[in-house]
Amino acid sequence: MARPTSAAARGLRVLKPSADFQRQARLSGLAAYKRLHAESLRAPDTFWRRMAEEHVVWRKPFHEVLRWKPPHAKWFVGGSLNVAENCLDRHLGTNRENQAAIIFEGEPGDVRTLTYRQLHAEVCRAAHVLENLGVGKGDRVAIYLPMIPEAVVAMLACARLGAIHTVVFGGFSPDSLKDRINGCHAKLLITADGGWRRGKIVELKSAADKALEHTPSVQAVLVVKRTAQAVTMRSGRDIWWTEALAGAPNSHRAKAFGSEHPLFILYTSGSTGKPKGVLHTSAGYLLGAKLSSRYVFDLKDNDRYFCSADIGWITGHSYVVYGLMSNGATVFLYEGAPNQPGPDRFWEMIDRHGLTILYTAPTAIRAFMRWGDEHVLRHRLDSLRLLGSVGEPINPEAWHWYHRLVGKGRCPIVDTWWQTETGSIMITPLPGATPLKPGSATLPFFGVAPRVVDERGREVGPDQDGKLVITRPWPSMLRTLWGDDERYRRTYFGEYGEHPDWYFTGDGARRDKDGYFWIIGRIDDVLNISGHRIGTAEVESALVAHPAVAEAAAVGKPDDLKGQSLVVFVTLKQAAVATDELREQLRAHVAREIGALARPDQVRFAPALPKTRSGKIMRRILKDIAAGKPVVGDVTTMEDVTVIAALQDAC
Ligand code: 7RM
Repeated sequence: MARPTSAAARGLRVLKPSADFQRQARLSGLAAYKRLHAESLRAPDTFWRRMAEEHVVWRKPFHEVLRWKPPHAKWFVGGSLNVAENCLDRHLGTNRENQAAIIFEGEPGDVRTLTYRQLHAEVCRAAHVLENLGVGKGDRVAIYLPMIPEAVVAMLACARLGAIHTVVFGGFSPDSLKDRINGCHAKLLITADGGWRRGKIVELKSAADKALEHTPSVQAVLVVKRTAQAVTMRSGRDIWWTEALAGAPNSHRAKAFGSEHPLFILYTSGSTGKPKGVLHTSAGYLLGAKLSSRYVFDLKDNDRYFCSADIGWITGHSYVVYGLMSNGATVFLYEGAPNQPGPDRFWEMIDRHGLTILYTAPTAIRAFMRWGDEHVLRHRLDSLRLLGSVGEPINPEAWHWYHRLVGKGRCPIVDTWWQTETGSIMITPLPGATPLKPGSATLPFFGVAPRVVDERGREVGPDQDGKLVITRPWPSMLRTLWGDDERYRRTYFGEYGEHPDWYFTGDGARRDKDGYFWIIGRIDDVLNISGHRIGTAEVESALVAHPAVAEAAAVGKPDDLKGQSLVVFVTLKQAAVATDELREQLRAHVAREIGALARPDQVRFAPALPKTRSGKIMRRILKDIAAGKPVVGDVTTMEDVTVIAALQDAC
């Protein structure tokens, strides 16, 4: 039986789109959404043909919409295009030409604007430089840069040449960089001397130099000067970006590439083993990113859009670069930390630049809550019209805070569910159309056919927990894992023998009576306590609803009696004090909110939780710690490895 949790109960308040928002929305009214979604599933060929013709600039038209030999899909067969041309050249000669493509602000406060014309010129110059270094179609290029305009330029220059980029987040260690370069045998590395983070320099070049001792495929290194401290330049290998670009022409004739030509590889951590190189290709990916950006963010010409995700994450690829720029949007790019120089940096920038859309992650929202309301309240935030969330289930507590404090009750929140593998947003509200339920990612995007099923693939009833699968291919789906098609098959299409065409997401979910999806989290994170299935997210959501708690992570510890016992790790708000009394209060609080079966066996106060670079809690590490085992497995994606020792000491 389904247990209606208090989190779900709190979420039952439905927020209809306001008349003001609806009046100006690209898609207003649930009926309009339902009509389009139904068509996209009833006649996918017609639907996708129309979308692809309308939204993609083709060099050569495609003759077949989809060729599907599970688990391999080919979209828009026979067509050719240039993805960079789709993001840049198409805007030249239109009134977008002199509109800002990028408004950049560095952490120290330096501001730089590039119009579409200027960005085009930079990308053309970079494309020439890459070509002169011998980079061409199908070659791999690693990009290891801070969040600066050159990161966008580098990606689009690769796309222009048909080279495959692999962006490695600037916070990764030399070892992680090395593994990713070697994973795809990159020929060129594009990096910088450093980047700014919390007032300090992140030494990218010296980290890269360490990695480069063990990367025989790399022939040349382009180095952007950002922080200007002394770095070692190895002659014959290292070249300053600015010097190289200075002599290059600012126009470039772009070649066309087939629809299925690889666009990028993005490494993402599996729960065990080495990171997976998710491969995305050109036309389908571009269409997915473009269409979803337009409808989910309700993009308009005068929007100034801010996505706080780093470019080294899929969100940066799809919703900073490809989706936004193919739409000709103005993107605000920020280099640094959200609390530098103070905890109100985002709010201050939103006011100063008149930003209209903010897309961020629940982990960031919970940090803002922890830092205190006063930092938000000091700013007007009246330019904002739409808010977005991605990366984790957003707990209703954080949802309401975001809605009230940041959105002033005026801005819809799009809670967008998707994955590195899906390439673009899959389950999401459309802000002028979808009534919102806090904590639910709501309904599927066009062409997306999700289902919640049990172990045997049978659809479960309303409000029942199950596994989330996608039962049809969609244009922006991953095509394989680089160099390991077998792992691709096994991981994503091997779950249900009878349905070799179902994509397995690895997430648990339930669907309510209105068809709304509630994502519970990774299936590996579901606990089984005395035979009761409890989602870690439910327990965590209950904990963070307590006034003393900033963040929480729940894990199971092997238990002879119960199967698993429940251990929770908790970080406290600044004003709260860790006492045994509070520990008891929290146990009672969870029992009250969810039920006695979810009363934590152990509450451990921690200075910080282990997270990935993109802010997701790494529960498998906490599982090892709870069980008193040494931490094993891949920690290369971890934000701060010193957290492990601190947790092992904490009690
Ligand atoms: C975009 C991104 C994917 C995993 C996914 C989920 C979780 C992401 C939401 C979410 C609940 C959301 N790519 N996830 N968005 N869970 N609600 N709106 O995050 O590859 O890094 O992660 O993230 O578990 O499977 S990702």
